[in-house]
Amino acid sequence: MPHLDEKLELILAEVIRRNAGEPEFHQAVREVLESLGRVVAKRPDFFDDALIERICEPERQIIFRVPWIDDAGKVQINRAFRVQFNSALGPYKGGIRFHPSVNVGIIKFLGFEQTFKNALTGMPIGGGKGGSDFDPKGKSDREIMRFCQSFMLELHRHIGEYTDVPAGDIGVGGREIGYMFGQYKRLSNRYEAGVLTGKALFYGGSRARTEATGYGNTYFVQSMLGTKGTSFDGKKVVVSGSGNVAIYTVEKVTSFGGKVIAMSDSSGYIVDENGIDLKLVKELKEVRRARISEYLRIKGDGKGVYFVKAGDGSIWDVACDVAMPSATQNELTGRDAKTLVKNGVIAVGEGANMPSTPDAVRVFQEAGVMFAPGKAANAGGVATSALEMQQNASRDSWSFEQTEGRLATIMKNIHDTCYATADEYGVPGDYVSGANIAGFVKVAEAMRALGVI
Ligand code: NDP
Ligand code: 2IT
Repeated sequence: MPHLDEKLELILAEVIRRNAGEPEFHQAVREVLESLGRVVAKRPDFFDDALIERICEPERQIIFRVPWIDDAGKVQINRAFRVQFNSALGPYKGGIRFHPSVNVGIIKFLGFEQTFKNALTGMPIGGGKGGSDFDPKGKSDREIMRFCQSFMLELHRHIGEYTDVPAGDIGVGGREIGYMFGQYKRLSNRYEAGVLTGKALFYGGSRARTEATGYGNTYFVQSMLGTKGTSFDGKKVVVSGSGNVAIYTVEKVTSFGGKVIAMSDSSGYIVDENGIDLKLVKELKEVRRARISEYLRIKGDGKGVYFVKAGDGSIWDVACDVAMPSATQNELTGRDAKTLVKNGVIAVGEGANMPSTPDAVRVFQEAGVMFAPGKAANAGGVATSALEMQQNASRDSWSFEQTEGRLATIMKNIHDTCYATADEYGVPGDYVSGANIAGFVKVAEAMRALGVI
């Protein structure tokens, strides 16, 4: 069990007191502080000037009302957030999430994680996150558009290519980014392409951004497997979720010779022993916006295909060599981790942000399972967003091969940094500590150089 030294324990207690009722934020801070014991033992100066306390406090938090009119002419209201966490390394950068579970604590945990993740990419980007408790499920295109426009009517005063650059996350993809960009352009009277990333190609998007998070996680896990002389080739893989991150994880894993046998959404999971038919999943999810159970209806019962309803079982009951949780936070519990270990899992790569509970992480690490934490493994998305910003700034557009090549190099560097940092601090193979320490040191050094900010 990782230990918190006395000073860090006091800092955590204060974070919990000042941010009451925000368990996900407490969880994210605790995990980073647990890794920092070894840093402050070597570098006690990091305790000076309340540096750690300042890193745990967002620079700015914006909470606003979003009124909009549904197709029936009824007025609806939602609450929205933008947490501008840290700008020591560059403009705030991070996604926007539309999901009914969104609250300020969730956006704060995501903004906190984003700060260290962005530092690990080596790109000049600070950390932020936003979102709303708006539920896009079952809404018409016009309702989504009206919501996005109203959301941007407030958000536009707080963002800009040198200030804060949002992108997608759960419930926000190319369609929503388009509506938000269109509204920002009207309000600002500027074609400021670099204000949002995840744009479509024909108005300033980057090739490989759609694929980047899933591809990036796969590259990271491939490097991790490589440290033990193995690879994806011939491995059975389970990928939770069936959204942007999950779909492109399946695509890359398959191209590396792995066989993905299960995927999920919030209604349950499907298993296809023959290997997931990704073309069908893309049609269901990217075009028809359907439920994953449709997969079974189309493929037919038997023949190694089945569906398990949410609540009747966990996708982590499906035996696999590599698990890649790519849906949402705390989706993989201690119990799930024990099942995976019992079934012989050798590696876990987090595509989602904080999908494994602290208990689950402990189970994996104690069992010697290679474990890639989200803030390192899923950094390919935001890294490619930074590449999109580069292309926008130079009014250029790169080829898929060039962009994916940059992504692959960035992921290898992140992997190697986490690995080497874990070694340097006496915890070889502990990618959680490696990622937290390397990310923290980078942000902390920048903050010190900038004075008391
Ligand atoms: P999408 O909205 O495209 O897909 C989300 C998927 O996860 C859907 O299958 C969804 O099912 C499922 N899901 C979401 N919330 C829940 C829940 N509470 N319970 C069960 N299933 C759920 O989002 P992304 O693929 O973009 O994001 C997935 C994860 O990856 C998130 O943690 C996000 O923060 C993280 N991430 C995303 C990046 C990106 O570039 N998009 C970059 C780095 C991390 P359903 O449709 O039924 O809700
Ligand atoms: O969690 C994440 O890193 C994202 N949702 C992507 C953020 C971005 O700015 O591309």
